Amino acid sequence: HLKALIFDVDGTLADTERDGHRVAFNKAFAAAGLDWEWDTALYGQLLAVAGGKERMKYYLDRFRPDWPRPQNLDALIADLHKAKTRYYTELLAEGAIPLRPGVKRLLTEAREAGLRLAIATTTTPANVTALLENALAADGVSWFEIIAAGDVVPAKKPAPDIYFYTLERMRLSPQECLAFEDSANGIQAATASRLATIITITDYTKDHDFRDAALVLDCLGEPDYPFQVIRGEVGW
Ligand code: XBP
Ligand code: MG
Repeated sequence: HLKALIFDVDGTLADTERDGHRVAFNKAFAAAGLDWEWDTALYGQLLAVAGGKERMKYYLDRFRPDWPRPQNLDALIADLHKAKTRYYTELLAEGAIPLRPGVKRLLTEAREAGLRLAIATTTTPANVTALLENALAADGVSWFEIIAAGDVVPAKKPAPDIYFYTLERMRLSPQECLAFEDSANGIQAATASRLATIITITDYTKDHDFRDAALVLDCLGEPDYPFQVIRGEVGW
């Protein structure tokens, strides 16, 4: 019996990565006087690692082995990440990123049907608030019973920890919930916590392995903008 829907944020509620997070990272790098610049193709590779701080470390390890590390690399990364969060939330406040098709409709219908709503994401809590308030509704945060985000669990997706945390807080079993994700890291996290998952692909994730998904769609669709089924059957 379905009682709750649990949503990923980046890529799922909104297409935030290329024109949001990536741009904010680059602004933070430039403001710090660093010669780091992430173009859209490189960013696609960097998305292999979830979490902004983790992603910057991965970039250095993988693409900048010769870049001279400062004594306290973790402090630099933390400062850059704070600046990046500021730039990102500013972009959202300008209305730079809308919700994906069908997201607001589904959330509205789910609330009307009495389903409980939650968020399980790797991104920073301030980013979720900024997206919900600017792209969903002024009171968008209150639509969700739980917003599980960022460093609340140490192991980020593809680890299932953020989903375990959410289920525990809601006192629900995975069989009572449905997850919405857009990426390989996301479906691995959801599947490892035994959640059935609906995938809506993005340009960055369309070639990921979604064999564990209950359903793969191009988007959630609107009455005048129908979704396409990529794999599975609606009504599974
Ligand atoms: C989202 C992410 C996040 C954002 C950056 O993954 O990977 O890292 O790109 O967010 P998912 P922060 O959609 O699987 O949750 O910089 O705030 O970490
Ligand atoms: Mg995602």
